[in-house]
Amino acid sequence: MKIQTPKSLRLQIAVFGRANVGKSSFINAITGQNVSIVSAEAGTTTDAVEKAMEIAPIGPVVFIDTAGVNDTSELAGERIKRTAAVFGRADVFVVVTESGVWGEHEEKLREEARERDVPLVAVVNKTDLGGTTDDFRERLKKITPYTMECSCIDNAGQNAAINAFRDVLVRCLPNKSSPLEHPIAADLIPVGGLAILVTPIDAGAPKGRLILPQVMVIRDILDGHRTAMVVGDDEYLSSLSILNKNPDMVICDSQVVNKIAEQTPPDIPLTTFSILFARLKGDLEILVRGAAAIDTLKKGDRVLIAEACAHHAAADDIGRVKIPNLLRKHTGLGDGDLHIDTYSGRDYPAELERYSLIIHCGACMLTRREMLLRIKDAVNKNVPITNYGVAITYFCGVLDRAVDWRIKCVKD
Ligand SMILES: Nc1nc2c(ncn2[C@@H]2O[C@H](COP(=O)(O)OP(=O)(O)OP(=O)(O)O)[C@@H](O)[C@H]2O)c(=O)[nH]1
Ligand SMILES: [Mg+2]
Repeated sequence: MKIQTPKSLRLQIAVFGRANVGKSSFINAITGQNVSIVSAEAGTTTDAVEKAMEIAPIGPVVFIDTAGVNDTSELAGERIKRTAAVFGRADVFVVVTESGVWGEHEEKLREEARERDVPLVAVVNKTDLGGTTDDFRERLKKITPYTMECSCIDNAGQNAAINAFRDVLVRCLPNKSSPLEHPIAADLIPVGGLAILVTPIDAGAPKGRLILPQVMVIRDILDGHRTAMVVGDDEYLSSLSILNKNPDMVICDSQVVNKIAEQTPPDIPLTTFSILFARLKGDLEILVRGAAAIDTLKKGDRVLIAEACAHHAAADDIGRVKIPNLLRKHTGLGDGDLHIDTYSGRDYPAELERYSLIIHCGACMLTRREMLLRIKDAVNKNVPITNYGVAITYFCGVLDRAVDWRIKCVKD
């Protein structure tokens, strides 16, 4: 089975602009595939359409085609909402326009990009219909240093657009902007060092393979020229005994963190896959501090459990069953004493102030930028925020130990 880069770890390139300027044509030209329907009728694209590809030398990216939002049709309100939902995800704002056109609409998009501190690429499309004036070029240059002109109507124009876009993208991305540039574990292990990965193979493990976070950690360690040794929890102790030196780090599944912590000498840094992903996807410092708020919960408090994907809830669903049960058991607050609201999907309550604590999922469906925005929002509203992996380790009483590597390892 081919394991692909998850969408949330790809560089998110969002394409905005008025209706009919050629946003979908532009994406089709760059990706070389007809992913988006193109038509002469304004308002063709009604929902965000996504297309993943690799752009050398940038790496995995995903294009998000959005609906043009300057039309007055009945659907416009809904469209505006959907397009606005893309703002928070975008690592790059591409604004497609036509020669001579840069008005209120484009300025509003520029403002959205500026607020989020993401680069803005201005694409002047349809140059076949008439050249761009020097005046307009000068005007655009003052708006953003990242501009390009193209025509997406024929093959020659499409090929030229690909090269021009690649050049502008390389220029506008700071060296470290690809989310893949954030290491997961490799930077915590010395070069040439060894990590033991403890992955219990129980009834819950998928048949015949490892789960994606485990695979990603292994790959990250290999990319960093470190060594990974993968063992089941029952083989962990014997694996330690056959080594002629201590491992530089032990990374285990949250389910077995108690057992592995007991079996690991205190001078060996120990953590969990979830905590590494909390570091990758969010602000670990804040999430760890948020977990401490579990012990301050009192009768009448409200807790928000936020899940980024709308999956079908199983009987032992983590967000609906496991975490609420652990929370009630830990705090001693029963059904009537503690109100627990669960939100899932891109749905997220605006009035966070009513909550005493937010427990977020691992955010595998969200980008780092989106998760950081949610964290920032909570911090601004003074609401402690933590996540599933960090909270579970806290409930187990080993969170201090599992984040202790921040002192013992190379600093991140
Ligand atoms: N002449 C010319 N026409 C183009 C070019 N690019 C796109 N078009 C045409 O412009 C029209 C709109 O193109 P789309 O790609 O659907 O535009 P869009 O911005 O995605 O439109 P909405 O999804 O409705 O917002 C189509 O008829 C395209 O064929 C170009 O470079 N030159
Ligand atoms: Mg379109």
